[in-house]
Amino acid sequence: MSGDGEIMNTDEFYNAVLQLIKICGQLIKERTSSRNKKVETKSGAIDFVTETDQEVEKLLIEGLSMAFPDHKFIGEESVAGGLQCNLTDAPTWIIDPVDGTMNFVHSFPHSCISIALFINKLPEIGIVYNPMLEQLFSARKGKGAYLNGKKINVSDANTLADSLIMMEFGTTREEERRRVILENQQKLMPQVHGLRALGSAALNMAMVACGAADAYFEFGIHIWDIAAGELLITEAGGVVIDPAGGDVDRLSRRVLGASSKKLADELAKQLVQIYPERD
Ligand code: LIP
Repeated sequence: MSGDGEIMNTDEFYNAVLQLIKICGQLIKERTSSRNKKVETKSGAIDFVTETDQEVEKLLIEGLSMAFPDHKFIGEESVAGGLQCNLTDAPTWIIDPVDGTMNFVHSFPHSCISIALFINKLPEIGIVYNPMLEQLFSARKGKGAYLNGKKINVSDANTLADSLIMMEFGTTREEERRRVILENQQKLMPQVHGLRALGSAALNMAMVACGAADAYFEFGIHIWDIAAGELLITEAGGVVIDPAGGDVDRLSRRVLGASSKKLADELAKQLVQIYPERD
């Protein structure tokens, strides 16, 4: 429903973005093995952006704004270029053009396009596409979550002791951030089946949505990293909360997704928290 109460048919939005994602995915796939990618740094020495990140975001924004002129955009590279990260009730596409840029730079095949459509500040469409592995994760509000057209569900893991947990080391060398990450890793290791990091928040969340992992948490991500993954998890039967418990705050740069509320709450109780500056 739009801000003025009009019921919006999101079918055309979904079909349009799927076409664009396939074109952009092909471009990423063709370039992933290149050894001469143009790489620049953003917030620090290991926070990379490539010309492919910038080109894919431009293609998505141009294509969607041509089709839907009143739609708004929050893109990782547009914000890095100085635009405001401003989420309103208007239909807003939230885009990470290459999530897992470090992986893309190293030709490590775990990068994806992550794009979500929010209306009235709530997710309507979420798509995470890894073109290297031809994995298209998609979800629409109230219609379930899918991997390559096959319905997916979260696992039935309910306790840390039975769980595989996704966590990240991030793209920062800040001493305090790394200390807390290692402290959480040390605390969790003896209690869980295992810890994993794909290097992409969106793909980590997709793993929880399809039941390949049981929970994921991270401090320091941005709304574009998690906007699509949140809908994948909730439409697959899972939960997405703040890592200290309570409702997720999409601009807080903190997230915890899990197969069940019980597991999410047990994990949240264990975590040493980090409170990054908000987006
Ligand atoms: C990445 C996130 C990942 C995080 C990295 C980086 P990017 O996004 O998906 O979870 O650990 O630091 O922020 O920068 O590849 O789009």
